[in-house]
Amino acid sequence: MNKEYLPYVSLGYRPSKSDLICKFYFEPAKDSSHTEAAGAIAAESSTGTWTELTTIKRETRVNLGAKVFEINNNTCKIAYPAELFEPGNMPQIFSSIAGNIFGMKEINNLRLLDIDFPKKIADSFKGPLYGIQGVRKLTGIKKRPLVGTIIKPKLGLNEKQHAKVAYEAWVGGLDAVKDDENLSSQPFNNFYKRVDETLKMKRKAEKETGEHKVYMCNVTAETKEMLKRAKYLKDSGNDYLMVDILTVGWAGLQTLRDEMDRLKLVMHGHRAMHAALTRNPKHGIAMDVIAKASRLVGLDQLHIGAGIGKMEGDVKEVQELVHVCEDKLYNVKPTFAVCSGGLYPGTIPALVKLYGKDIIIQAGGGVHGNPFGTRGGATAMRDAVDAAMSGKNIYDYAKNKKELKAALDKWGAAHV
Ligand code: RUB
Ligand code: CA
Repeated sequence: MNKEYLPYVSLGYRPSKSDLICKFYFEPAKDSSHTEAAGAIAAESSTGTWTELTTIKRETRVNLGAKVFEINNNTCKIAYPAELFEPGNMPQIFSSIAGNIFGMKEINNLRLLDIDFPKKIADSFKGPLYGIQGVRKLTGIKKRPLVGTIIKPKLGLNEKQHAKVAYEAWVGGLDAVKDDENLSSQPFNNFYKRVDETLKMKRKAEKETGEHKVYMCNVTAETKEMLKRAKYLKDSGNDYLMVDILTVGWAGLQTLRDEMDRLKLVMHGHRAMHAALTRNPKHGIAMDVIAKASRLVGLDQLHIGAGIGKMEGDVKEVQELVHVCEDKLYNVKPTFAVCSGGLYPGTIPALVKLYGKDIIIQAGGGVHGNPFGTRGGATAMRDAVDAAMSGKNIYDYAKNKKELKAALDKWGAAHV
């Protein structure tokens, strides 16, 4: 028993409005009690360490120390005085409340389930520049979900081939085309050439369809290069970027968001690597936490999974994530939730039923795997959105629509 941790447990404490509150799932190690383990989390994530210090005053611990104020079986809630955190510094917040504590010997498993940010800390971040309403205004798509594709194969197409596939997707009826998470600038596909070629095709598709088309171009790279790429997109006339939020890290994401005050691009966030943190239900960081922090930093659009596709994660979790993206959070605009991963036209009515119309639906294989090719695959997706919005049965709706019918014949429809 390490008694150094016990002063960090104050079960009678009533959190103040300015506290930041974290909810954890935790499993004490064999020779630790729940109280000691929860105290260890609060100590290490605030002012404490494993032994008594000659350098800390009692009032420092009392005023700045985190306080475990609730222990309920294997969950606990900890209140952190706001002074522990540097405003506008998301890396520092995660270094505190999601840092060393994951490796402590007193704890076998630890999962950060949720963070309640006090207003002062929330206000120190920029939040989305556009959010759902801003994206709808920009694209002119008022009521239905936005629908798009990820260019596939994810790697291997050259710049011109990439642009051609994008063109087919746009003229086929899709709103958006997105680079895949690991396409940046490779020998076979240079970022700058890809932007030139793809935007040429975007303009052509816009002229031919009369619709606003979106190119979510992946700028993921080292920070300085990432900013250069974002600027190139702006200078080339694009209005969107895409970024892998976790591999660039919170600092990279904040830097990019700051730059958007000038460049004014919509920021689409891919969450590649999230499952390393989120997948184990007993350990790591819940996707809700990543989503909330990304929204505060200022992502306009964020992947939240689909619950019914190829990726792990059930419907309930995804529904909860829609709330994290959309529910009132001080004055922070809502982030557009993106459903993706193993989707195809027959899943669209189910997605709308489960998550509402304020979602972005994306399919890679479910577009480029359509027997009619990318263009037909795009048409099938868009028709499926229209079917979902009409409320008609998708099989009835597909009767005179050969591309949608082919998609339903190949992959079927999801029922929920
Ligand atoms: C989808 C795809 C995305 C995943 C990531 O391709 O490549 O990267 O959506 O998952 P396909 P998530 O449509 O061919 O499956 O969106 O859950 O983060
Ligand atoms: Ca992908």
